[in-house]
Amino acid sequence: MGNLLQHSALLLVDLQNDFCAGGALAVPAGDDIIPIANKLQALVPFVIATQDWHPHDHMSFAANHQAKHVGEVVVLDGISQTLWPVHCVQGTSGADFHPALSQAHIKHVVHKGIDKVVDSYSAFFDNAHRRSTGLHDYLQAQGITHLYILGLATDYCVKYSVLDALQLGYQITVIEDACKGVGLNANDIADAMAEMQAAGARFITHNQFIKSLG
Ligand code: VGL
Ligand code: ZN
Repeated sequence: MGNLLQHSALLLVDLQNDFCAGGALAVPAGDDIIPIANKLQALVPFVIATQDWHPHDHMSFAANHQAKHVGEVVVLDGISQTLWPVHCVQGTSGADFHPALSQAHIKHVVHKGIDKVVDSYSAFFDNAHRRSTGLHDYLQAQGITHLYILGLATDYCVKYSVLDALQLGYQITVIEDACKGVGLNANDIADAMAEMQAAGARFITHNQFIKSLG
């Protein structure tokens, strides 16, 4: 790991049981990226992970509304909110990292979605952009200017983390074959990729990334 990655970190987004096979909000083929995450972690000097980390009464859960179903969109504290199954409740096994994920390299964990009335897809800010998670301060303190991002889900937490990071001035490289999406609508994943690219994100496969390290 040479100077190439000196100011870089690998950001692992929501590699948790509830987003993987058998989980409450399983992302198709979500598990497939765990071995890639493990391979890359060993090659980079700095690894950060996020965990979706909701209280049981979180208002992004359809079950916490009267007569609402999963996938419905409501207005929550002034902003639009898609309703989800109960997932990633703090302290439950669904919120744990996938058991096959290597955790030895993770230097910092960001918990998000803690505030019951506002969701947080991004690793940096809640969806209303009212409160920061502290990740930006942490990265600045570490001198990190470039993030390599992979994880779940392409059309939610990966996308919003990437867009916020670009706005904050980070260089962003998305490991494209190590992101999987929910795909509530047919074009959501492709649209998310296009939006990230238009905002300035670079896309590479994990093999291209490994080759680039020489
Ligand atoms: C996510 C929906 C709800 C994600 C989190 O990690 O992409 N999606 N909560
Ligand atoms: Zn969530």
